[in-house]
Formats: sequence, C-alpha cells, structure tokens
Amino acid sequence: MKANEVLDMLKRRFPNEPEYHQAVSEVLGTIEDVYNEHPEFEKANLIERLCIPDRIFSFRVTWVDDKGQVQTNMGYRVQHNNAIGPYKGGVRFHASVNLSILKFLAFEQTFKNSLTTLPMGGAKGGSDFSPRGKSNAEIMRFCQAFITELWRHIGPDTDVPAGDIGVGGREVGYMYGMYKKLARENTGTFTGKGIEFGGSLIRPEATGYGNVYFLLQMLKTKGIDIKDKVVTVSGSGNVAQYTVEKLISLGAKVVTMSDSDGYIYDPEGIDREKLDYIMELKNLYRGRIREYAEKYGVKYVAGARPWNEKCDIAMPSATQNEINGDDARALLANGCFAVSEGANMPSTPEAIEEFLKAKILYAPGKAANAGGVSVSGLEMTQNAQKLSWSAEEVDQKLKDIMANIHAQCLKYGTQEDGYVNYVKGANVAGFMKVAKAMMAQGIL
Ligand code: NDP
Ligand code: 2IT
Repeated sequence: MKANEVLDMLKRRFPNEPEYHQAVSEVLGTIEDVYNEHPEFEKANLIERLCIPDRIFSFRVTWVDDKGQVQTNMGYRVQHNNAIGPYKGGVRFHASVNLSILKFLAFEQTFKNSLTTLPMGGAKGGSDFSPRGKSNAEIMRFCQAFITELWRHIGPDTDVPAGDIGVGGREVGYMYGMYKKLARENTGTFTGKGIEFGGSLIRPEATGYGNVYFLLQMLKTKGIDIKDKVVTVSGSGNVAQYTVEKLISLGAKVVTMSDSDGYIYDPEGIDREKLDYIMELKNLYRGRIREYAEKYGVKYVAGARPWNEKCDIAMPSATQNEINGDDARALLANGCFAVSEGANMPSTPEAIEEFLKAKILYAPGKAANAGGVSVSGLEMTQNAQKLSWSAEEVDQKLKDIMANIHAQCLKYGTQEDGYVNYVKGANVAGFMKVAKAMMAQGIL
C-alpha cells in the first residue's frame, strides 16, 4: 500500500478516531519522500504495519469509592510497536481518555522513543477515570484495581509503563506496589518510581528540563540568548512546573501558566518563590491555578488558553490540540518566534501550517518532550544494573540526548533555503530507525 492510501484505509477501518488519524496524517505527510525511495518498504507493506498497533488490551476497572458505591471505568493498554525494544510509554488518567487518544499517543511514542537513541518500543495506556476531586484512598484503590487487570501484560523486558496526565509519582507508586504483589518480582517494571524503590534522579524534572534543553539548541542555531525572553507556558502539572523551573534558572521571564479551568497572567514573571507556591498548590493541595491570581493579585482568565498574551516563546505543556489556527496566528502577530512542545500534539494541523509558513523555530512534541521517556530509559538501565546514578550524571546524559535529537532533526529537516523543518526532521529520523529494524526482523 502506498503511503498516501494508508490514511484513507485507517479512516475506513477505524472510523471515529480523529486524534489517531491526525497523528498518522502528520507523519505520513512528511515521510512520503523517503518511503518512496525504498520500494522494499512498500513490498513489505511496512507503512500499514507501522500505523496499526501490534495489539490493544481493554478491560473494565471496578473499584469502590469513599461512600461505598461501586464504580466502573474503562482501562486500556495500546502496545504499538516493539521493533527496537520493549513497549514503553506512559499511562493517562483523565475523563477524556478513549481509544483514539491512546492510539495517537502510542503511535507518537514509537517515533519519539526511536529518536531518543535508547532501545525502546512505543506504547500508551490509561483510563477514563478522573482523579479530580478523588481522595487519596480512592486513587489508591483505583490504581490497584487497574493493575489487577494490566499486570499480566507488562514486565521489565516486555512493556514498561510510566506517568502522563493524571499519573505522577503517587499513582506510579500505588500501581507498582500492586504489580509487585501480583507478579512477585522486583525488577522495575514501571518508570517514574519513587527514589527509595528504584526511581531515577531527574525523572520528575526530565520532560520540562529536556524541552528547555531542546529550545536552547534551537535558539543556538540563530544565536539567540534565552535571558530576558518572555515565555508563555500552558499547564501547571509535571511538565509545566519543571519547564518553568529551568526557564527561571536561565533568566527567562515566564508570564503564564494554566489548568483546565483557565490561565493566570503575571506581568512581573513567575519567580522561584511563586513557583514553589504553585508546586505546593498543585502537588500537595491539588488546588486550582485561579488561587495564584487571588494570592498575587494578577489577572486570571477563566475558560481560556494563554496564547493571546504577548510572548517571544511559547511552550504548550497541557494537552493535545490546545493551540488552534487562530491561536497560532495570534502568537505570530504578537512576535512569537519559537514554539517548543512539552505536551503531545498540542498544535492542530492548521497551527503547525502557520508556524512552518512563518518559518519560526517550531519543535514538535515527539522531539522536544522526549526527555521524559529518555530518563525513563535511563531508569530502566539503572534498574537492570541494580545501581543508581547521581543527579549530575543523569542530567548530563539528558542534555546529550536532547542535543542528539536536535542534530537528527537538523540532518533530516534542513531545507534548501536553510530553514529547519523540525517536524519533517523528527518524523523522518524516527521513522527510518523503526523501519530498518522492522525490515531486518521479517514479516510479523
Ligand atoms: P499533569 O497531569 O501533571 O498536568 C497536566 C496539566 O494540563 C494540568 O495543569 C491540567 O489541568 C492540564 N490539562 C490536562 N488536560 C487538559 C485539558 N483537556 N484542557 C486543558 N488543560 C488540561 O500531566 P503532565 O504534565 O505529565 O502532562 C502534560 C502534557 O505533557 C501531556 O500532553 C502529556 O502527554 C505530555 N508529556 C508528559 C510527559 C511526562 O513525563 N509526564 C512526557 C512527555 C509528554 P487540570 O489540573 O485542571 O487537569
Ligand atoms: O509522553 C511521554 O513520553 C510520557 N508520558 C513519558 C513516557 C515514559 O515512559 O516515561
């Protein structure tokens, strides 16, 4: 099947999965040339095999809430591709989770993990369970129920889950505890574990830090200094918090953060002390970003995203499709010259088109946010060796990996006029490695 026929086939066979179609379409649009240069790929129907997940588990998760009511949710694990290593990818708990979203994330993860230089295949899992407003005991019972079903499909050399939206250190701890009880082994089948039981230093920071390291690489190609640059960040969870932490330490000025209810705009910039407040608010009290505006007397905009605020650089770090075409045009009109994605697929196809047309520095999530899964890979290595590395060592390896990913993007994405199309660069580099590995291992 030809690359351009695959999307139609997927839409026919898997209707009503728009996010999955969107992620596949973006990749197919950029790899067509290299795909057509390799007739052996078409003969092996490689593209169809690469777009359809290897397998999907879906199951009911039953748990009891604090009132004694019996609740059910759906649980899933999409094992997309293991050509270059064990299935690897996060678990998302959010009311919006469905198969379309998990299939897009698992597909993206396969290319992202390929770019990291580490031996990891792609997967994603999750549930439509919403952690919002749940007690600690409810979260624990839900995590245990989820793993009661999932445990037999994962393992240190088969499939290694981690966190994503709604799943952080607390949830990974509860899931890993139940996993060990059932599997009776202690080899680190999750990443993002607590530091006391096999977790890696710098894993919590890795996605946000890694995104800033990638941004620095992009800025370097233009000789631009990050100091005093005005940055808009969306989200206020794991990725957003450590993005802001690193930006502050480099002297940039972060003026926005958000959650699903709205965003805050702080013209003075969010400083270290204010970030500490946000971390406590979000990680401990599980409060709303609106409370920041009340405490510091700044603007809060309910039900909106921060892209109309003037900035030099935008770092979307909340969720998919959070920058649409209008948002992209607003960013560009306000002088934004770099967008580096902490979230997965935060820009719609129309927004991406605007960024590429304007020839700004634009880093897609599968390159810019790969630091998280990279340090997950390093956590797996440490677990296999039964030792742990210092924070400095892990941070240096993270920097090296992000620089390597950037170099791969330059290699495959530099156009004749010198503009670097990071979308094309990341997709082609990620694709070629998986494609070669699949070809070498036969028709499966
Ligand atoms: P968290 O759950 O820690 O934080 C998510 C943040 O985004 C919260 O502020 C949340 O607000 C907001 N958010 C979530 N869903 C929506 C929505 N539908 N609309 C608006 N805001 C929303 O998740 P992470 O920080 O871990 O993940 C953020 C993004 O980064 C995701 O796209 C994830 O896939 C991606 N990512 C994460 C990695 C990781 O290592 N954790 C690695 C690579 C990418 P609220 O509190 O109101 O829900
Ligand atoms: O989207 C992602 O890369 C993640 N949520 C992290 C996956 C991981 O296995 O660390």
